[in-house]
Amino acid sequence: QKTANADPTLAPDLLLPERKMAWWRDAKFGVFVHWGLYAIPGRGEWYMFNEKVAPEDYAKLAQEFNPRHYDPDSWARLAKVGGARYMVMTARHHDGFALWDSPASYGHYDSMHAAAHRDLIAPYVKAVRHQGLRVGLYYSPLDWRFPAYFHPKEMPENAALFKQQTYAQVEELMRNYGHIDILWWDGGWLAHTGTDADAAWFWEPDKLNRMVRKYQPDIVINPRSGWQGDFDISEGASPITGPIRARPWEKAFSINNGAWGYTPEDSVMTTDQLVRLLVDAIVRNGNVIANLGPDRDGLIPPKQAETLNGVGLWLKRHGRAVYGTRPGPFQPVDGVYGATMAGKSVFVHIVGWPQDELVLPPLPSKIVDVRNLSGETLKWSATSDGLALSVPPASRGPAVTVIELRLA
Ligand code: FUL
Repeated sequence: QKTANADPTLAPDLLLPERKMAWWRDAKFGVFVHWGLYAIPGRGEWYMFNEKVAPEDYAKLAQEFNPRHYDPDSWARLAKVGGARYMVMTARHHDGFALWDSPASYGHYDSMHAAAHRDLIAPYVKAVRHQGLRVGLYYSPLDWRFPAYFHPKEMPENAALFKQQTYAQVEELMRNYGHIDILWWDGGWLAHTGTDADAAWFWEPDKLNRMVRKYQPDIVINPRSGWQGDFDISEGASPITGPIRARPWEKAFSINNGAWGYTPEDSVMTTDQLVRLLVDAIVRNGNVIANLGPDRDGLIPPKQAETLNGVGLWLKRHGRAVYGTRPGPFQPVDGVYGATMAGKSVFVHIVGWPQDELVLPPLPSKIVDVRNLSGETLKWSATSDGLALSVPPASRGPAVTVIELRLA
């Protein structure tokens, strides 16, 4: 059902200036949370759509949705220990169920009118802030209860209602929860009907994002409303290749290989796999957002937590080569290495060893010192091609080996 994205609208005046994007580019790593009614059946967040569950049947899940162990403080602590600098939580996914007190919700379809009887977004925002992390909200204007999403022109009344709900709900989220750092739209790729007459996505992304900026002038916005957004997204855990990308971008994937929403896990990404994606992203000007899918009670499956904890341990030792860096000074070589820089240091992230000796391109200034991040000095020599480096196997890391080159 997912069709290709139509060209997003461009509205350069909506873009955040570079200095306001700096924190996001420095942060590198975020944790996503997909959580909602779909955690109850545990067959992923597309359950309603994929299994053709009628809206009125799906809605019955709300009366079962009473997450006894919902503790966003523990989620935020886990994200912090895992080395994340921001968190994004699904305030409302494509099923249309709102996890906050949303008077604008069509049919009182929110957590206040579910067995939970409370607003679940307010304590999340507070908890994430309390850990010193940046706060993000995910909102999908797609609502499977509204058939007009697929055929807006044929169902103008339904489309109007649906659009009105989008504006009013986004306004609630942007107005009532204090400062929000990231707005992660979704669902924009399905809304375009493809004809000239519908050139604007039917919730008018520019106008919608202008309203967002009115309440949250500094919020970092992703591209999935149909407006190009402040950064690009690349979805899924496939390998990252190619040169440094010009625009900031984010690799978004789930630690649970099966879905974004909860499933009883059988296959979870390992720490090494996640670290590898993180490194391959940052050397190409990207961030990573890795997703957790808590269960119906609000508990994060232990294997997902374990993977994230491992990333945190890795970042404790390698954070200097990650946070606050920028990609370069040379282009990555797929499957071999890439680099980041900060101050007088260049960090070479080596992901593969085609030969025992690695030859790196020439650097902009003289090298004074070469060592790995545990402080061990390494042998190197300047050749006519650049810098030749040999790292004995015992000094290599399991997923990635990071070498620091100190420049004069
Ligand atoms: C996708 C959605 O359809 C998935 O359910 C998930 O939310 C992911 C982040 O974006 O396109």
